Amino acid sequence: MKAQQTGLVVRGHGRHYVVEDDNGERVHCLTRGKKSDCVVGDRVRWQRSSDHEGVIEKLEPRRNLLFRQDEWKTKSFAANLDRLLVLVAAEPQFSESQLTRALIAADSAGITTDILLNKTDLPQAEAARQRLAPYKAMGQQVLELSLKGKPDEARETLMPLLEGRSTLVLGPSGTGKSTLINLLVPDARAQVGEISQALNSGRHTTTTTQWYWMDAERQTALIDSPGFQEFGLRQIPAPELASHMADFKPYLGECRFHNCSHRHEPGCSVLVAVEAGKISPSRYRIYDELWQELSSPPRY
Ligand SMILES: Nc1nc2c(ncn2[C@@H]2O[C@H](COP(=O)(O)OP(=O)(O)O)[C@@H](O)[C@H]2O)c(=O)[nH]1
Ligand SMILES: [Mg+2]
Ligand SMILES: [Zn+2]
Repeated sequence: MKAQQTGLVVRGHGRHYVVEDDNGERVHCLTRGKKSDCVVGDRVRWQRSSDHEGVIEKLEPRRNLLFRQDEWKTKSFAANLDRLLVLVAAEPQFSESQLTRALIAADSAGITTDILLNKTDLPQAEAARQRLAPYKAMGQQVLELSLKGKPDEARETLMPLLEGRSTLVLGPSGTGKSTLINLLVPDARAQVGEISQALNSGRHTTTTTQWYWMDAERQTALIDSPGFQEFGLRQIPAPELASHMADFKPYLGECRFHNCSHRHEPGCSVLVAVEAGKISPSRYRIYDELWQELSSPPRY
């Protein structure tokens, strides 16, 4: 009988996982039965079943889980995160709705987000900066850099933020995620190869979440996740939405009705704040759209 060990899930797909043991060795593991509820970042207890394979016996309790929930599917990004880094760029133009959704999902999971505006070397940077102004104004950290134009400066900006933490990188394709990983994880390719080898799949796939160690001591991690089309927030009841939006928070509890939806009620302090320009029209529009989405029954 082989002893149980602790491990970290560094990749998952269906019932197949790659678990890293405490020495950094990566082993292909299966879950028992049909269960496959582990995600990248999970701590597990597992046991060797052969020289090359193991079985996950138990999932340790999670500190947090970042996920999105569409009408039919729940999709996990990763567990036990210290930080979320949302990457946007001067070009292609980012969706403010997607950005807001990521911020809300992270807030409801208790994870702090930093926004990274990349490609500040491009002339479109000014417009992007203006679209991010409401986020800065609500106290959200927004960093600006040019990963390609000024890589050394970018590294200096990012390192204090990342050091000793596990950070998930999210962002639409074309914003510079791969550039970021390659800048900060010099042996990224080798790490991908090692994980593919453990799975015996040979090929690198960008359709799964990938865990990267930035240092030999395995203290600082970047987690790269595949792109997505929709960012559903069905896990959040519509009446809770505003409490996850930093620019709405100061006005909550001041409305005439305690169950105010902040959409049409008289004596609504949020609507007063919108009128006064204290909440940006775009943020309010996104709130309104989300409210409708979350309070409508699923489409059949
Ligand atoms: N102008 C400019 N281009 C950049 C910068 N960072 C990345 N890019 C380019 O943007 C494109 C997409 O980058 P990539 O890292 O593949 O984005 P990903 O799809 O998010 O992984 C590539 O052609 C990069 O060379 C930057 O700071 N400035
Ligand atoms: Mg990429
Ligand atoms: Zn209200």
